[in-house]
Amino acid sequence: MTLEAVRALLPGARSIAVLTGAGISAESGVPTFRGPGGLWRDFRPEDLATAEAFANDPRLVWEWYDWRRQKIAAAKPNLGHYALVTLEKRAPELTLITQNVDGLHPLAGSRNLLEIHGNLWRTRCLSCRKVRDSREAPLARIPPRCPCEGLLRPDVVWFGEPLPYDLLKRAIRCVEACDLMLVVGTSGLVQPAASMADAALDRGVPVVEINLDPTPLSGRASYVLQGKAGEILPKLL
Ligand code: BJW
Ligand code: ZN
Repeated sequence: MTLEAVRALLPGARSIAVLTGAGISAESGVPTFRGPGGLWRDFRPEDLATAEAFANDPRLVWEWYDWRRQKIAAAKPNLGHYALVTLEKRAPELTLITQNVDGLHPLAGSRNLLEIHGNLWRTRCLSCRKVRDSREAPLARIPPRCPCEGLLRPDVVWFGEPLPYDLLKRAIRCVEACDLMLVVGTSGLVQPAASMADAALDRGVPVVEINLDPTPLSGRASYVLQGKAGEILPKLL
């Protein structure tokens, strides 16, 4: 059985890279981007998660973030998030690369974590560039403003924007050095995260995909565990 085969890989792994996407937070009640329930007021993420959309209508984009921040504020990490914390404690080395901006991995207790798309609990001022923690949900004022009166944006990475250089470099270094990779709950449609598994596969390193549905990675992955991350990840431990 595939689950047994994957379970047998874990004790021998020295360096594990884990890439997560929105699917790992779905069981916490956080909507994914694509698929059922993934749309907000009929907008696609590609129409809202851009600097252009924000420049055109900061209020609309902030209303989307305010809605998501309220949902996430009420959400708790699930068994999938906690299984990755346990795995990090057991493995000699584990790096968790997440595309998620919801902050549920750090809340669960993951330590060696790279939030490559940012975090929606931080804001960044378009005028003075200051980055601040911001837990207010719902926001009293949309769009929110900096004390300097500059417009604030969520401190996340939108389409067409580069990922934080240092985080991306560390993520690539980690997938180039790992001897086991898990890819959990991501549709694998957004670059550069979508190509990260190839850096491991090209070296002959086993890549395990855990997802409810098939993705473009499924045909290339060494093992595919189809189902909910919150059910499968705890079974691996
Ligand atoms: C479950 C489950 C359960 C459900 N259990 N599973 C090369 C080729 C083509 C295009 C590009 C390219 N390189 C770059 C691009 C452009 C673009 C891109 O990739 N576009 C594609 C759409 C084609 N990429 C970029 O623009 C990136 N920037 C970049 O490359 O910069 C280069 C540059 C260099 C120098 C100067 C300038 C530029 C940036 C991408 C940023 C993505 N941002 C977002 C928003 C972040 C902020 C926010 O959250 O608001 O990130 S978009 C959105 O998609 C978000 C996510 O992190 C990301 C990925 O989504 P994810 O996590 O995969 O979610 P879903 O919903 O798609 O999938 C959920 C999955 O879970 C599904 O598979 C379900 O089956 C599964 N699931 N329940 C397990 N219980
Ligand atoms: Zn400012």
